[in-house]
Amino acid sequence: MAAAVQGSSDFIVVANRLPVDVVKAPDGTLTWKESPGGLVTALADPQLPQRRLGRLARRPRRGRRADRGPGHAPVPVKLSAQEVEEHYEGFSNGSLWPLYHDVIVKPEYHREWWNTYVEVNRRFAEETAKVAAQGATVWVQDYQLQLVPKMLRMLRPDVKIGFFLHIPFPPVELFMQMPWRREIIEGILGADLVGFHLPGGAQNFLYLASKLAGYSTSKGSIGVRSKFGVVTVGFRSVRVGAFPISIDSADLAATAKLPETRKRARALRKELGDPDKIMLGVDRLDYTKGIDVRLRAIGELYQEGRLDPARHIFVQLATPSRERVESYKSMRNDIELQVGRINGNFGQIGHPAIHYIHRPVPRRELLSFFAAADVMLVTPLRDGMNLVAKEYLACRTDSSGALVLSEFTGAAAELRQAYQCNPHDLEGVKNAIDEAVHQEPEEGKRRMRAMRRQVMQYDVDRWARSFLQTLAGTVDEAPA
Ligand code: GDG
Repeated sequence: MAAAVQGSSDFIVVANRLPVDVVKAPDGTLTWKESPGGLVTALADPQLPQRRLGRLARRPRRGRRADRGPGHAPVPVKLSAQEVEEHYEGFSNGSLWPLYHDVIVKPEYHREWWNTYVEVNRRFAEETAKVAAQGATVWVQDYQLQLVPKMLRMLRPDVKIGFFLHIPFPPVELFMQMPWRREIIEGILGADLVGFHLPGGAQNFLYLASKLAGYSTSKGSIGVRSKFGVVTVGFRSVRVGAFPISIDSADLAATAKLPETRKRARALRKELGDPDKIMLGVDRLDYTKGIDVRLRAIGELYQEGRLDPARHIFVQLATPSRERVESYKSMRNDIELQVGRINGNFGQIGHPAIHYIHRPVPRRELLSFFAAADVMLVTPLRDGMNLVAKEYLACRTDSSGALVLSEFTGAAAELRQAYQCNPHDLEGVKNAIDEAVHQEPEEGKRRMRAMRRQVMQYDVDRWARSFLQTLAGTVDEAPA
């Protein structure tokens, strides 16, 4: 039954994690601080007048409110420690994340995790139903909240619901492993518009909506210029399409150009011993990102003398992530062992070949690293999009540099001029790194110019607008 309309928000973004943490000043006042991550970066667009709903990293004390301007204050959804453990660490990151990323790690399926996933999704749907105004637009984000669209529709049939998946949507052969597969497809189909990064994900979803859930779907492929797929659910039409996400390219480029950023980039190069080439990796420490792949490739290139550990150094910034999940703990050990081994074999006292940082780096510092890096290494085994690749390009305002990019990222579909490689083919990865390090400057510029054009033109604003305009029904075609 529909709940009474109580809320006043016309546009609500619902995400598992609020894009902010609450920070308490010494005088007791509370303020919001942005917390890092791909989704946070993508939705930080100040042009979007929105109300956000999600879980907080830390909760404000009862009775105190942190102010963020009228109508924009985030709405926290309160979860117990056990709910976070079973919904977030358990079902989201122990079942869904590995299943949707090609089962790189074996997914675990536990009924308790699933029950809590359902419960937490219900809580999000209920909280959203409370704050939404009559006829509001609600944009639900990502794999942690796939049941929210259907639950919310049951509570509030008057609202328009969009759902966007930030990670890959797997092929049917893999998805069929999921014990609660039908519930998930039905959950997502509560939306009016379902978006994926790539046409392939949309195709996979359409196929399952038809074969698994038995709905009729429109034929035809979803391509850059073709129409959406449509699933008919009772009297409703659910549109399904591809909306490749992007970044705030102009803002990044402007910050990268600032004298302070450039100065810091020069200082970084100096601190690193003025090497001929700096290679850089920037990732959450996650087994999908292929950090081990690039380390293995670099180790062998040093061994074979194709790279010189004194002149070609590698910096890996690895942001701590999901540290309570078992598979992440063992992966961290493996990577740190690899770093130690390569430095043991090839480093000099005071001059390691590999610099490894396992701490979040401030945004401005990160941009200085991008500005300093001659070769960016992005080698995931599977990645929905990968914003880091796009951020690097935006920061290379003079079109110098090189991008080594895994074919298994969403970004590879747009960034054709990168040194693309198959992360499962170690020789191929080594060759791509070797070519990128030793490219002719003119060849590099040609590639970088083409990729920068793409990234500067298709920015996050365009992504958000094309999704929301499609949801509002003002455009018919998938974005070009
Ligand atoms: C998911 C999907 C999809 C990283 N380290 C630091 C830091 N970052 C920022 C990066 C970038 C973001 O975090 C990471 O975004 P990615 O897209 O690379 O990866 P995921 O976190 O896995 O994001 C992904 C994305 O959602 C959006 O849809 O592209 O495929 O997996 O913005 O710069 N930022 C700061 N310090 C760090 O140390 N400040």
